[in-house]
Amino acid sequence: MHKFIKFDNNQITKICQDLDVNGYSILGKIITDEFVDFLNQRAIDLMMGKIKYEGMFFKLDDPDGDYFKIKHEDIDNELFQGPSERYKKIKDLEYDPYFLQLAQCKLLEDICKLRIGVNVSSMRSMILNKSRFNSSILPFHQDVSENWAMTDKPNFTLWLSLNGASKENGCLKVVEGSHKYGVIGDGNNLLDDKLKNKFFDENKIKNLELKKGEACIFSNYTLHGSDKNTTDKNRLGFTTCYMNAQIKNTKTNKNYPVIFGKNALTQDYVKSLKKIPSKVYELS
Ligand SMILES: O=C(O)CCC(=O)C(=O)O
Repeated sequence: MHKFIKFDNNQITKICQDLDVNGYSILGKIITDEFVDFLNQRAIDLMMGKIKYEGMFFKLDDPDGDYFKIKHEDIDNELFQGPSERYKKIKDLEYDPYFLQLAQCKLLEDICKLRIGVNVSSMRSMILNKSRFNSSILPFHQDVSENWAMTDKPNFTLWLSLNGASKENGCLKVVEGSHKYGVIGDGNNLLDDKLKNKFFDENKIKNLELKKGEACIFSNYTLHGSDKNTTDKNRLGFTTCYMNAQIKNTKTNKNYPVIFGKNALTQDYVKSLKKIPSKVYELS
């Protein structure tokens, strides 16, 4: 199967320039229709329990579609709970050989080399579903926080649409230029009115509408979020958050799954695993 679209050095340089200037960059189509359809089906099969990995992280959306009722650190309820289209997040995709192949594609390796270096890990790699059944919003936030138990901050995130992302189904929204503010408050949320008044500019919101197989990258300092899905089709995205492989979790002293460089995961290795390895934040 032909899987990846080729990018030349000029395109890669432009992508990185846009990311620096605007806090996000539109990559366009990065994988073939055949491969994206395959991955989209795989995401559905994971939600429906047709493909199973022991220990994989699953998180259901709130039954009432209320983001503020979702418990965020709820380790006991972060496993598969039976087939459902209402899973909001499925993590640990570094350990699926096909999603790993996407996270490790040449284009992302080249972007990582320019922004991070050769040794790169993933803070998280996941499917983000906006269910057609009463999905919640995702308020504007940054993907950096002074409260996270990490030795340093992640760098940027790839967001790839598996089946089309539009304003109607809750595509990713970013606040252009907001990456330049550094960590806002303690990061990772923008619920404080004073901070909102200072840093949030409604006129700078960009809806990143993407066709299936198209992707964008955004700085982890960029304010981003998404609205409810108002259509009758789930909105499925795949993301990987890239960072320097030296970064450790400070509670466990563990490193994160390596995507590029020394000790990088391989498809053969992940295929040989009997279950998802213990999480970086879990004391084993
Ligand atoms: O997919 C979404 O709705 C939001 C994405 C997001 O917050 C992320 O990728 O960090």
